[in-house]
Amino acid sequence: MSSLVDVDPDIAKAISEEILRERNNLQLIASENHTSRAVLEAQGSVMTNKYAEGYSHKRYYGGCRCVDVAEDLAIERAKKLFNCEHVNVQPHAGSQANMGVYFSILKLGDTILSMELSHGGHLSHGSPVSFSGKLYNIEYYGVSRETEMLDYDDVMNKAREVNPDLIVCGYSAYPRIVDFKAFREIADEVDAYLMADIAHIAGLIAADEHPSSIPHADFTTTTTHKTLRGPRGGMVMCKKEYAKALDKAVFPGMQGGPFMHAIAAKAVCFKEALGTEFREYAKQIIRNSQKIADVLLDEGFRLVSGGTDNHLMLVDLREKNMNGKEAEAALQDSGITLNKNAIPFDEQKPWITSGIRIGTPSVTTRGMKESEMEEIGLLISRVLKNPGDAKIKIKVREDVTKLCSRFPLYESGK
Ligand code: DSN
Repeated sequence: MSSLVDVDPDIAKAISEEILRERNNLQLIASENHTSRAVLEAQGSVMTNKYAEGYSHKRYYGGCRCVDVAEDLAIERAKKLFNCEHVNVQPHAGSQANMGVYFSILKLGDTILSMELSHGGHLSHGSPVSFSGKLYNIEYYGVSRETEMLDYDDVMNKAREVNPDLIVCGYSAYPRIVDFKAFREIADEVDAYLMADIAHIAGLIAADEHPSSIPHADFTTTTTHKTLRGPRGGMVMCKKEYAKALDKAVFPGMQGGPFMHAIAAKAVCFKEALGTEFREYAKQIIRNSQKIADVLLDEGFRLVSGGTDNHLMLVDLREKNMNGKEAEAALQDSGITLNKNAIPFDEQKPWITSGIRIGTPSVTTRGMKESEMEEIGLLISRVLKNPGDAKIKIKVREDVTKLCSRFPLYESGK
């Protein structure tokens, strides 16, 4: 970063410190990952300079020959990776991907049936503080109080009651398999569109480690930076019949110039995800997640729904007389980064919460496996059982530093 150091030493310093932070801490935020250097190079490339409003080979600007190559490759690879009929790789992020779908098929005020935020849904699925809750009439389903999992009969009953125009499935904090086929049946029963937001599990679906939404949903939205391990960004996949409406909704409907550097980096990410290494990576994410879950259960913690089938789990801290905010802070002091998270039927405010969310995509990228997950589970348990003990936090911090140093990040090679 020699130019950056010269021009803006303050930003250069912040970036260098961020590299050290990622390198020396255990990163367990379920929605984050560490991209490859190849993705970083594409994302930090001169394609950031280019205006390319429109779509490949039909742009409103000259000079798009090279960025067209990037967008064509991103589209071709995304189609192959997810086996979808049409894809739009231009949405800047996940909320924009979801907005693109809403704008292509809904009228303002139409009804969306989606999962409650505190049960694992997302802000852009209808929260009153998001555009989605302001522009549409939102009805919610949730998980069952007994199993803390989706009850598809309940969702069907709710759908019959509220007669939605669109049903949204796919979540930010749901540790179990989603039955997209069951959602299709529900959507057909009430004559609604079905949108699956697979942002969290896209990498697992790409590697066949979670059933795909593509055969069942009219639209599938995703981000590219979570389990998929690409650049920060979004995209929408859909059936051919909706291609025109979707493309019009994304541009010029809601975005101007696409971020061509990000699209180039998405293409790199898809190429990486099509490789055999990525399939093994996705398998290991789940093995790692299940290992931490087993350790925490053995250590006496309660997990929402009793465990996990995917890359994340939710720990219910109510029996430990601790809230999510306190747990997040105690773990951060010890070098373990994760986030407080509402759990189903949470009585705490969203800023406090009764739980934490733990995810394994990033530590798996570093090459950690089950034996390291055992260490991590025990370190988490030690901190959470002694949140006020400064000595324990110092000791855990030392153990985290040692563990991280065995799995170098952004030091050499890829
Ligand atoms: N904010 C992301 C997450 O952490 O799950 C979802 O967009």
